[in-house]
This record gives sequence, structure tokens and C-alpha cells, in this order.
Amino acid sequence: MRSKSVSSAGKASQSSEKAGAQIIVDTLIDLGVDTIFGYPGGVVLPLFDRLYDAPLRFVIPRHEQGGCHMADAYARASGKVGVVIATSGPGACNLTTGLATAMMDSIPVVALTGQVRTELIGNDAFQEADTTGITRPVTKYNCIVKDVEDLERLIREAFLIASTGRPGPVLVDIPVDVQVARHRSGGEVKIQLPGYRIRSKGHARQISAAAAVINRSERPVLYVGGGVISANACAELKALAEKAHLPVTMTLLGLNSYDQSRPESLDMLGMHGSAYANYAVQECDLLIAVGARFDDRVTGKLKAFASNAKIIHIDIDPASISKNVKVDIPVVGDAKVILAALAEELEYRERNRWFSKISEWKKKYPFRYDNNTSSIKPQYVIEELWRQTKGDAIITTGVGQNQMWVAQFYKFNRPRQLISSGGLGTMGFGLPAAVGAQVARLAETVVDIDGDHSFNMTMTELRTAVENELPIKVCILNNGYMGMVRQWQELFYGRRYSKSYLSNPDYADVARALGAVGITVEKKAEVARAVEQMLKEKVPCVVDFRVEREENVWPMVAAGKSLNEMDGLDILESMA
Ligand SMILES: Cc1ncc(C[n+]2csc(CCOP(=O)(O)OP(=O)(O)O)c2C)c(N)n1
Ligand SMILES: [Mg+2]
Repeated sequence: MRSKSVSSAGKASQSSEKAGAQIIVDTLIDLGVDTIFGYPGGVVLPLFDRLYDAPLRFVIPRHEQGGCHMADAYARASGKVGVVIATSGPGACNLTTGLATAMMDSIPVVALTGQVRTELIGNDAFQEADTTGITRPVTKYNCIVKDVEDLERLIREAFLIASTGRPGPVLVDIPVDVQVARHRSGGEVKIQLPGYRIRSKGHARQISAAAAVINRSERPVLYVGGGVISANACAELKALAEKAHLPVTMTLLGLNSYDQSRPESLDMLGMHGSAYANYAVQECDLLIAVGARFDDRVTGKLKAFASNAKIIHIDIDPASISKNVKVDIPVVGDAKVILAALAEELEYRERNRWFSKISEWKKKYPFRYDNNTSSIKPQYVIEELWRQTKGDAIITTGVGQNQMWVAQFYKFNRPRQLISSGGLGTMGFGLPAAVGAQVARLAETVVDIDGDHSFNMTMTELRTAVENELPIKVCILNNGYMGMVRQWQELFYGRRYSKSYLSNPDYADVARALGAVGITVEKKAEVARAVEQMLKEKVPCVVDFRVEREENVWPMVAAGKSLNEMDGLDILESMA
């Protein structure tokens, strides 16, 4: 197992008799935790009392969902485990969307929840909820601590499980009497997970088989997901792609794994991916998937996906092999180790015909939009932000068109730079995620590029940013619509815009009321200056860009279509 800090016993176990709440705090500190997100309540008061003067940074969200997204984004931005605390009942229930978001994107989060007294469990006690039952499907693992003797071990196991193998959220439910009970530790606390095994190296024969196929391939494509970022394997990916001369396409979560300014980059594939990535995948003779899971937004119609290709799948999670698409050569293990070993056996090949075909597609169908309008195009706002931040900001997003335009028009150049809810597609993620990312990366520029309705869902967290002096920036691409819903209604429901329009508040006023700077931009000529001002602000700043209301995201692979059946290519061509 890879995690050093959790597999050995630490200081926390060496001292004299302590209350459970103190054991929790000492164990967290011993595990290297320095930041916690959390919200109090009755049955976590013993723990909060111990946190009163603990040497930890503590950020209180306005809603536990926000706290969970903050811990999640903190983990995505830092590579460490994010920690969130909530009380029983409503507090724990409010975590579920955040846990499901982290689960779908394989993000290491440890949630500690209070529970009613052990003797009351099952009595419908005040603020009792079956937290382990409710969160079982949205966590990698969860447990309830029934005896203070087990407390330190279960917390250490939670960190180990969350951060190793395919990472994910783990919840530990701690009844209030266990927090109060005293325990004298008998010294070293041993992890007791005999069935939890991580294969890290990858089978040498499988690696050689993969290398042989790659070396022979005329038309290969590397298809990279968020797993490469979790595995901190971006340097190995770059070395391999350059050594063997392979084109690289990425999922939404994989986007920041490969420098998009490099010629091998095909940008994002899938439903709103680039035409050149989608064509390349459909016409390749070999698809090399790394840390990706072939989800439906990527594959389109499964039967027609890369149907002439052999498929290599490198993944830490054996359960994801051949789950959606049948794989010819699986290699199970840590992407960092496997990519390095694989590169050793690869040879450089020109593949001139393949690369010239790809550059034809790139020339014909780049991501484009019509900027010859008086209205503000959302894509233009993103490009302007990309220019002024030199492509170097940490970007969080809402869900919908705003998220897809970020994926298309902000070019990323390093890992942990794009923080977005891919798997669950959680509206309301962007703002709390910006808070969590800024806490992890205090010196960097963090920008939430959000949709108006995504922002509506968690906007109270702006106050959390103000209170904690986190200078996050928020660009609301305010089209007045649930734009992605409207786009589907326009294309597939005869423009019947059923319930996809809601009135919005004045976001600059909202920002000011919450103690942030608020700017409204209605004219295209003001966009660049507003971005400049926003980037200079030392306090949280919200810019309400009143963008073109009925802009669509192109290209688009409609649900159930195969990747090469893209709509909107004629529109992209007509803008040339
Ligand atoms: C919590 C949640 N509820 C509903 C949805 C379904 N949904 C996906 S995109 C979208 C509209 C998003 O609107 P907005 O945030 O304004 O973004 P836009 O598409 O306009 O950029 C909706 C309702 C979702 N993804 N998440
Ligand atoms: Mg919108």
C-alpha cells in the first residue's frame, strides 16, 4: 500500500487516557491534516469543543453540501485528503450530494459525522438518520464506531481507503457517547483490512503485450481520464506520448493532464468534445485508455465506439475493466508505475499519414464561435479570461453549457488546474469548489466560471469566502436560462422551453450584500476591463456577464448517437 502516513501508528496513540473527541483531533493531526471544513450541531459538540483551540485551519460553510464540495475541491487542488465534519440527521443528509459528487469522480474525502447516543440508535431519536445506510451507495466505504477503542483505527483506515487504489469518499459515523468516552491507548494502532489489496505495479507480461501492440499500431489514440491526475502520473504520460509519438485526447476530468498547447493534444472527446478527437477515436486502430472509465458522455453509442480498434485499458480499479467496453489488453495497477514501465518498451514512429489526417480535421473543425456580434458571447469571456490569466488560473465550474465552454475554450497546461463535477454533474459545485481550491492554493488565482442557475444553488458560500478572506473570482455566464436544458429543448423538444427559465437576482447586488465586490457587464467592450479589475481584486469578486441568451454548445453528439455523428459541424464550418 502506498500511503505512508496512514499505515504506521503515530503520536496520537502514545499518550495517556483521552476522550474520543480528543483522539479524533490528535489522529487527524498525526495523519497530516491541517485544514477541515465543517458545520456544528448537537451530537458533534464534544468534537467541536476539542477543535476550539486545535492547531487546524477550520472553514465553516453555510451548508454541509458546500462544506463537502469544499473538502472535495481542496483534495482535487492539493492531492491530499479533504476532510469534512457534519452533525447527525440533517447535517449528514446534507452531505450526500457532495459525497456522491466525490464518489463519481474518485476524489479522496473523509467525512466525519456525529450520531445520536449508541443506546438511542433505532429509536427515531431527535436528529437521528441512518447515516451509514443513506451514504453507503455514495461512499467507497463507511462505518459506525461503536466503541471508543476502535475509533483511532477506524479513522486511520478511512484515510487509507479514501486515498489509495481508486480514491473515493469514506464516511465515519461517530455517536456522541463515543466522542465522550475515555480510552487509554495500548500503543501502536494496527490497520485491520486484510481483504483490502492494491495492485500497483501492473503485470509485466501485460505491459509487454501492450507495448508490442502500440509499436505496431498505425493509428493509435491515447484516451486519458482523471485517474492520471489522481495517480500524479502526468509527467509519465507526457514522456510516453512524446517518446512513442501518440495523439492524446482527454475526458473532462483528464483535461488538465496534458499540455493542450502541444501538437499531440486532441483536446476533449465525447458529447461536446472536439470533432478531431471524436473522428480520431472512431478511426483509430488502437485505443489506449488510461485512468478513464468509458462513460456514456465519452463513448456515445457503445456498439459503435472505436469499433475497429484494439483496446488497451490501464486502470487501478479491476472492476472498471471491460465494464462498459470490452478490453483486449487490461493492465491493472498504478498509472504512474505502468506508464513509466510501458514507455521503456516503446519506439518512436512518425505515423505521418495518421497525424496529417488529424491535422486536416483540426484545421476544418476547430472549436469556434461567431464573435461578430454586438452581444457578449460566453466563449469570448472565457477566452479573454484565458488570455489575461495566461492559461494559468485554477478554474472551477458549474454544470451545463458554462462547463462545456470552459472545457472547449480554456486551454489547460498543468494538472489540478480544472476542478469540475464530471461524473455526477452537480450544479452548485463551482462556488464552494473555488473556496476549497483557494484554501489549498492560497497564492494562486482561482476562478469559478459558473452558470447563473448553478450559482443560484450554493451562492450563500460567497460569504464563506468573504469571511475567510479568500480572494476567489466568480464569472457568471448569465444567459438567464438553464442553458443546457434550453439547448436540449431547442434541439429535441421543438423549442418548448418548459421550466428552463427563472428570474435571477442582480448578482452584483447579491455579491455586495454578502461583502464581496460585484460588477455587472452588459457591453462587449467592457469585458476585458472587467476581467482585469476582477483579477486585481484582493477580496472575493463576482462579475455578472450578461451573455448571449440562446448560444449553443457545438459540436454535439446527441444521446444514443455514435461519436462521428456530430451535430453542428456545418455551423462550425460556416464560421470559418
Ligand atoms: C443539482 C442539479 N440539478 C439539475 C441538473 C440538471 N441540469 C444540468 S445543466 C442544467 C442547467 C444549468 O443552468 P446554468 O447553471 O444556468 O448553466 P448554463 O447551461 O446556462 O451555462 C440543469 C438544470 C444538474 N446537473 N444538477
Ligand atoms: Mg444559465
